[in-house]
Amino acid sequence: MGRLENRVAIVTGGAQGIGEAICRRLADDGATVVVADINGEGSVAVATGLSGSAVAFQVDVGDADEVAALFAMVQEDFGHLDILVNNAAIVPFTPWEDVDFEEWRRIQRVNLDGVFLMSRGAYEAMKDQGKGRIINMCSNTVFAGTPNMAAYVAAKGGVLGLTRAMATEVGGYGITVNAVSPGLTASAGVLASPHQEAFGFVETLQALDGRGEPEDIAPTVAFLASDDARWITGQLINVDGGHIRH
Ligand code: NAD
Ligand code: 4PL
Repeated sequence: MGRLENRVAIVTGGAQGIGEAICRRLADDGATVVVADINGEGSVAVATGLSGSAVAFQVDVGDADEVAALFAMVQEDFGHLDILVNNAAIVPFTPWEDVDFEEWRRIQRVNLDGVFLMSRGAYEAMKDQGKGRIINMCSNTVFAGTPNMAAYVAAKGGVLGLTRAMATEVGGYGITVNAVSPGLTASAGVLASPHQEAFGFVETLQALDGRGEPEDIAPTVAFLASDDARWITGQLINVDGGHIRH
């Protein structure tokens, strides 16, 4: 019997990278996983490969109507929602010089507005159950001020603030809201971007040797989703090989 048996979980950005590893880990722990991603084909591929029951749903988390359709499907097909993992994000590599208002809005729309829209929907689904888990993917860039990602770092700072504020307001419904902060991690997105050139430098800053993999992040998310984390809310956990000691 897995510790997440009979739980329904939505994982946004589940089609690849850290989100895919989270989907796999939650499914292995017994959860029914909704792989929600703007990449419809990738979501189907991940959902098909998961242990247990899983479904794919194509959604742009920055689009309020599409998000509403996702929660309508979950209510219709499963009747309840136990876990939301807000993992979807755009991971840009854009020097400050090139961050114009359009680029700024492109990132906020997905990385912060998307977390708001999904959390609003999850709250409505969870509030009458007396229990729920929301886990937000933050980033240790909020502590490092990592270059070439100003709009992203600002959005993740917003995610951290929302995590704390929302935890306060929904605790009375038995809903916990926590954040997980990876450091540089070898996801599909990072490996296909200039960020992959930073692994050597980031390793010199870590307490531990080596490179963070998506499978290093997923177990902390599964823990926060489990009953063992009942008494933890409004917190941020760094999972970054000791890069940031906060
Ligand atoms: P990735 O680029 O490999 O995957 C991101 C996924 O999100 C993709 O499947 C993509 O299709 C999906 N997505 C993008 N926009 C979307 C939208 N509008 N609606 C729905 N889905 C959308 O990214 P990753 O590296 O696995 O990152 C996952 C999470 O971890 C993100 O929140 C990221 O900020 C965070 N994070 C990553 C790192 C890292 O180094 N990889 C470090 C710290 C935090
Ligand atoms: C340390 O979240 O945390 C690069 C790219 N370097 O997305 C991140 C570090 C990246 C990070 C991140």
